[in-house]
Parts: sequence; C-alpha cells; structure tokens
Amino acid sequence: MTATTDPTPGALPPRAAAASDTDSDIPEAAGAQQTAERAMRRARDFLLARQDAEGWWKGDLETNVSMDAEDLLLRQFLGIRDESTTRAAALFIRGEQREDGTWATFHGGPGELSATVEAYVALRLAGDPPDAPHMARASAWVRAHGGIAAARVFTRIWLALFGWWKWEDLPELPPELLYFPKWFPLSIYNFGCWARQTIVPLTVVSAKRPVRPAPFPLDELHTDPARPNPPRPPAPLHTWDGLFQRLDKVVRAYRTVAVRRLRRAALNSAARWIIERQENDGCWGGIQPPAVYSVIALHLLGYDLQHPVMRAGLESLDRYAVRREDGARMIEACQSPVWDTCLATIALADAGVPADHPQLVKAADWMLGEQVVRPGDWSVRRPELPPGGWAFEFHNDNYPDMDDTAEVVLALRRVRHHDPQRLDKAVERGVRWNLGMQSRDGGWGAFDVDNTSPFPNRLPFCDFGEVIDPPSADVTAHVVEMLAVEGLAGDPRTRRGIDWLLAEQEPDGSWFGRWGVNYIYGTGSVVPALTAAGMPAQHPAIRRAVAWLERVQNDDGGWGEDLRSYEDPARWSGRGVSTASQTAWALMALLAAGERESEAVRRGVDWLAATQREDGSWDEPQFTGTGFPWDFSINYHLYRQVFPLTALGRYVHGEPFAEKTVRAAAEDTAGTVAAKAEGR
Ligand code: R03
Repeated sequence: MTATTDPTPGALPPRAAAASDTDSDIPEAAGAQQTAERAMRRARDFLLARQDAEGWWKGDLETNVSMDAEDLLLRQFLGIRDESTTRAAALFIRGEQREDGTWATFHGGPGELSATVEAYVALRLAGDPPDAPHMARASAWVRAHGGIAAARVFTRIWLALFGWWKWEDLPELPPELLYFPKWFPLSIYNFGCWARQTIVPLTVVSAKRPVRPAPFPLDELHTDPARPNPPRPPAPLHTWDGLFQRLDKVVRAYRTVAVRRLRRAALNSAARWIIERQENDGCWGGIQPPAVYSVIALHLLGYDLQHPVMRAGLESLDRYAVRREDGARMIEACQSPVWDTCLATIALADAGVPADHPQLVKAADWMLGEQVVRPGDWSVRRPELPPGGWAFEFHNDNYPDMDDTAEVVLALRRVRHHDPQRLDKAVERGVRWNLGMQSRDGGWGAFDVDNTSPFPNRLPFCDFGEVIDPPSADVTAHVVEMLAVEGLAGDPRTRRGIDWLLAEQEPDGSWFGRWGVNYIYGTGSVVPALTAAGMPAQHPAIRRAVAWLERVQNDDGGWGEDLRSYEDPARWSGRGVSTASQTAWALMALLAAGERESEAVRRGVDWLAATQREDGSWDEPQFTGTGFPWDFSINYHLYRQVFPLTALGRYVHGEPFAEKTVRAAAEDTAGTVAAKAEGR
C-alpha cells in the first residue's frame, strides 16, 4: 500500500485546525477535548498514509489456520504442491500453535479440534515428523478429544480425499439437489449464498468420492486405528435430526440405483452453475471456500489444470495469500477492500477531513466504479428489482450485500465529488436496491431476502457455521441509518425496520452482533441508526442501551467483549479485555445517544488516547469480527483504526448529519417515532 497524497492538515475546518498541531504544544493537564484531538489527528494521518494509489484501503483479514491447511491439501490433491509454498505456509501454521499443542480459531481461544486436525496434517505434508514434540503434543490432544471422528464434516471431507476417512461415513450431498425448484424447502436458494456456492461443487465431490493416495498414514489421529470410523449414535426418529438422518439413508440407497442419465445431467448442470458464477478475476464469490471446492469439482469433471477456467481459478487462489515479514504465508478467507474503504472514508470525514479532500474524492471514485450493475443470485427471489448494490470484495458481482451497500452510500454522502450527478445516481440505485431487498419481517439479511428457512440447518452435512442468512440487527441498523440520512426516515419501509430493531432488543438493553463481536457491535450499530432516524435520546430503548453500555464498561475505561459471548452470553455478554474497535463501538452509541459530556464517554476517549501507539495506530490481537458466531472469527486489521477514528472524530466534531437528524424528528408528521418515545 502506498500513500497517494500527503495529508493536508492545513485544509481542515477551523475547529480542528485551531488546535495545536504539534504534540509538544499540549500542556500536561490537557483537557479531554485536546487529548481526543491529538489522538484523532495521529489516527487520521496513519489512515491517510495507507490508502492504495487506486483509492481503496484494505487491511489483512486474519482468520485461522484451517485456511492455510486446506490450501495445502488442495495443492496436494491437484498434484501442484511446491516446496516453497509449503515451507512458507508451514512457517505460519507452526507459529500459530500453542503450548498445549493445539490451534485455536481466534486469539486466546480454546484449542479447536477440526483446526488442530487440519493444521497437523498440513505440517505432516510439510515434513514435520509425528514424533517431533510439537506434533506429538497435537496428536495426543486430538486423540483425547475424540480423534478425526469428532471433527466437523468439512475436515472429514478433506481427509476422505486421501483415504484417511471413509466417504461412506460422510453425509450424502447429491447433485440432483440442483433440480429442486426454488419454492422447495431444500432449494439451494434457501441456503445462505456462501453455503450455496460451497454445496454445489461439493455435490460433485460427493458423487465422485475421489481418493488420492495418502502420502503417509494418519493412525495417530484416530482414537482407535483398528476402528477409524466409529458409527455415530442415531437420533430418535421423531426428532428432526432423526428424520434427516433417515433421509440421508434414503439418499444413500438412491446412490446405488441413481438413474445414470439423471446423474450425468445433474453433474453437467452443476458444472454449468459453477462456471457461470466464476468472477472476472477467476474467483468464486470473493471467498476462499467456494473457490477451493469449485476447482476440485471441475477437476473431477475432467477440466485439466491448463483449462482457462482452472488457470484463472488457481491464480485467484494465489491472491488470497498474504506474505508476512518473516516470510510466512497467511491465507485470507476473503478480502475486504470495499468494506474497509467505505469505513475509512466515513472515519476520515468524521475526523474533519474536508469533503473535497483529494484522497476522499479518490476513494469515492473507486467505490463508484465498484457498484454492481448486473443481476446476481439475489434476483432469483427479486427478479424485477434493478441491480445497484455493492459487494465486500474486489470481485464479487454475483453477491452484493446490504451491509456494504448501506455503508458505501453513507460514505459517498460524505464526499464532495466533481460529478455530483453521477454520485447521486449511484446512491439512488443503491438505495433502491436495499429497499427492494427488505425481508418480509421488516429486517435486512446480508445477501438475500427472506433467507430464513429452518430446513438447511437440519441437514447432517451442515455442522459448521451458519447456513442461512436471516435479518440481523447490525445489518438492519446500517440500512436504517442510511435510509434516514437519505431523508427516508418517515418511509413506511424504514419504519418497519425500526420496529424490527425495537423488537430485537435484548432484555438487558443490548443488541446481538451477527457480523461483529458481539452485543457491543450490535448496540454500537443500532443506537446511531435509531437516533439518525429521529428517535429522541430519551426514548426508553436508547436509555436501556446506554445503561447497559455503562454497566459493562471496564475499570480501565475501555470496552471489550470476548468471543465466548456467543457460547455463554449469560457470562460473557459485553465482557472482555478492552479493545480499540469495541471501545469505539460503545462510544459511537453513547455519542449518538447524547452522552458526550458523560463520565463514561470521557473515560472511553481517554482509554483510546492512552493506548494509541506512537504511529497513530492501535494494537488489537483480539478478533472483533464475526464470520459465523463462535465457529468462524475474523480479525479485520483495519477495525482498530477506522472505528477509533470515527469515535474520536464524533467526540471532537459532533455527530455527522446532526441537522438532518433533527429534521427527521421534526418531519415525523405521522408521529411514529415520538409516539414510540412515549411508550405508546
Ligand atoms: C462485516 C460485514 C460484511 N459482511 C460480509 C463479511 C463476510 C466475511 C467472511 C466470508 O468468509 C467466509 C469464510 C468461510 N469459511 N467457511 C465458510 C465460509 C464462508 C465465508 C463456509 C461455511 C459453511 C458452509 C460453506 C462455507 Br455450508 C471458512 C456482510
């Protein structure tokens, strides 16, 4: 990443520029305002210096070693694993192992069986001997925790590819699934888009059941090598699990008699479905798992590695690799340029960077070029809706999402662009798309409408992560905030979104965080949305949220929430070591709720200022992003920068769109919001 333009503090509005720009001018007993301004300026300059010349920002998207292990297993399967890639990946994987021999899926988390199995196998591919102390510790731990048999389905699929697990002991996933009509309970369009894109190629793998020669035995990961695939106890027939287990048996029986022509046609349909969805850069959906399985599936269907589809697919996989300073190679689950760029733009604007600053204009130009202007899978449920959303990644035209669309619109509105008509038109299309993607219940999911079927979760195959995409409080809040800023606070659709949010509030006053950890993220998203829509700070829902945030503030003045809040909310909701991004989310909610002069806000701002590094950034080893609650966590490396900058900026300069928000309340002629405020 390179800096394009030097930051121009001289061009800042009077309020920020009036403050001293050199640290030495600040007296010892600097007030909270000055402390915040100094921290804000340093954070702003750090961020400005990290914009790519093309206009985007992108922080590393750190997840866990399953990504790296599966990348090596894929290369092994295709016969293209090379020494230098293996060595660099192994360096990363070894560095992530903990004292007890395990790997976790987030910083400070407990050892996780499937990740540990996969990482162990990857290190064996790299040549680490099973009796080396670090390897022996890992395999002993795996055996003590149920061995391979207790690992998730995805892990056992990877092992089955090399004969380390039996295909017969995996759930069936027939390619005929593609023929289910879109109204059918198990239609692929009832799965979340990430699951859909993964399941379609896996139906091919499941039908072909390929086994490549194992490069070594793996007895040490079985609890009993003589009985490597112990049967799982069946669930009672009258339960959903029991029913779906029987269904699996039926599909298994069908496998032996599968109508040949039907099966061949289904496999061809799967290939076509996959190839139609390959992006311009060769990837699938901008995320790693579908790309990995699509390459395997097409290979099994006879596409050789030189075929253009395969070449592009493999090249796209290389782009998920990040080189670390020590030469280690880390695989990203996906890349976040659109998300990082809109959040950075908002943060810089909050920090007082002028709307016509060349770097903001450049960011806006880049975002405008990223708008998705063609239909994708979402149009299966909304065939009449014109396109106009934004996706999270560089290339993902099939799967724009409502979260990115809302935040990009909010970001574009903070920039004074030289072609305002172009910007207005893009915003208009984005708004229309988001409005058209509202779910029946009034909320918004991330990628699809009404993706709420209870059936996908029942499949024995689906034992990892989320497989549906129902509305969430964080996405709904971002959309509501955007609609309010667009002057649509009084629109009945916005109202239904607000009602949905109010109904979702937890008894303790917080909101659940689906895509960020956790109740602090949910609450930090919802409160600013409600106030932007004109809800007075005195509204009981907002008072309860404020009280909750004040109650969970740490003694050091910051906020933090451990990922265990997803497993054990009673103990961990709102609790954990203070982090920069979570402290910022809490502050964003409190500031929106009119708490600027409160003790809680002052202490939070002080915490941010005191923990800031010399270079204007923050350390944040904790994972504060969520891929799937508990199962898959993300450390977005720019979260530690953009959210504190927004919080400090709003502390120093006030809320964005403050006049608009007041107007939204005044124009609320129907009196809905005011009526709610009085508890009617
Ligand atoms: C922050 C808000 C923006 N937001 C989108 C953010 C998405 C980022 C994560 C995408 O990465 C993925 C990783 C995955 N893994 N496994 C799966 C997967 C999906 C996405 C997965 C899990 C179950 C099935 C299929 C795939 Br079934 C590691 C809205």
